[in-house]
Amino acid sequence: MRVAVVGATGMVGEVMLKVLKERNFPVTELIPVASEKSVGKEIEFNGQHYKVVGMQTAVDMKADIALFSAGGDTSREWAPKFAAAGTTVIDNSSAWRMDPTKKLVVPEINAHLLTKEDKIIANPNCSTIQMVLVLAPLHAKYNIKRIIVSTYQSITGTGVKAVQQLENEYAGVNGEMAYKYAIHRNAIPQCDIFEDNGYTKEEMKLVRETRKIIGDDNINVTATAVRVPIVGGHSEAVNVEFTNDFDVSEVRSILHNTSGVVVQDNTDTYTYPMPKFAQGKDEVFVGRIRRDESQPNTLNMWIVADNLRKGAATNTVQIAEYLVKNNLV
Ligand code: 11C
Repeated sequence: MRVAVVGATGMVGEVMLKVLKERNFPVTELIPVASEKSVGKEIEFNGQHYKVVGMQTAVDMKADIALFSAGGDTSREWAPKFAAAGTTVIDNSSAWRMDPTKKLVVPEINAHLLTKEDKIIANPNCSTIQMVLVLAPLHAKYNIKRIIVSTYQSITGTGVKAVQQLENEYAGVNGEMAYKYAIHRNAIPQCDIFEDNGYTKEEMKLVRETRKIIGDDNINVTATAVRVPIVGGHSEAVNVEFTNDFDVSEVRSILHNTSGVVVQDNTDTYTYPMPKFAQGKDEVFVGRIRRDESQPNTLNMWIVADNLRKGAATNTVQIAEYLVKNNLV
C-alpha cells in the first residue's frame, strides 16, 4: 500500500507513523504530508527516509490510502481532492463525522458497513471511541436507555501547545496559553468551544457520535467534559441505564470477551484503570464496574484509554487494516 499521512509532523500524525510500524501495516511507500513550513523535512520510517510533501503534490501522487490528522478545515478542503484522485481517506477530524453520506467507524463495532465506494471514512472523537467500545456489546445485550458521562481529558487532546503550557507552568515560566486558564493544579470544565445549548462541542460529540456508531438514535446521552493536567489518556466516569436488568458478573464476562477491551477490576487488589498505565497502549481499559444502587437496571464504570492511540491513531490504522484485509482499497 502507498500510504499518505496528512499531518505527519503533528502529535497524532507521529503516533500514526509509530502505529503503522508497530502493526506491520503493509506500507510500500510512505508519503508524509504537512503544511508548507514542514515541506522538505525528512521523516524516517522503517529504515527509509521520506521527504515531507505539500498537499497538492500528495494528491497528485495518488496514494492508495491517506490517513488525515490535520484539523477540520484542512480535511474539508483536501479530503475530497484526495478522494477524487482515487485515494481512500480515513479522516481523524470532526469534518465528516456527522455527514449522513459518510461512515463513522470503530472497527470492532461497525467496520462491516464499509464498502469500496467509501472514499472518505470518518474516525470518531477520542472520548467517544473509548466509551462506545465498552458500551456497544452491553447495548446489544441489555439495551441502553440513557448514558451520563463525565470525562477527565488529557491535555494531549488539545495538542502540543497545551503540553507546552503545562510544562511552562511546571517550570514557572510565562508562555503561550492553549487554555484561557492555568491547567497545572486545575480542572477546566470546558473541552472545545461552547454550542448554543450551553454544552461544549466535545460534549455534543459524545451525544451525536455515540448514536451514529451504535446505530440507535434512541440512546439518550448527557455529558460533562473536563480538561485535567494529565498526559496519558482520557478517563470517563460512565453511568448507564438499561431497559433490561443485568448481572454484574455477566457484564464483566461480556467485557472480558470484547475485542480491544481489557477489564481491570478488583477492589481487593486496588486494580482499576488509570491513564498513567493506559499511556502507549492500544486497548480500552474498564474497571470500577458496579451496580448503581440508586435506581434499577443501572451500572457505573470507569473507562480509560490513550486518546492518541485507540482514540485516534490506532483506530485510524485499524480501519485501514480492515480495508486492506477485505480488498476495499
Ligand atoms: C480533546 N477529543 O481531547 C478532543 C481532541 O474531534 O477529534 C480531538 C478532537 C476531535 O480535546
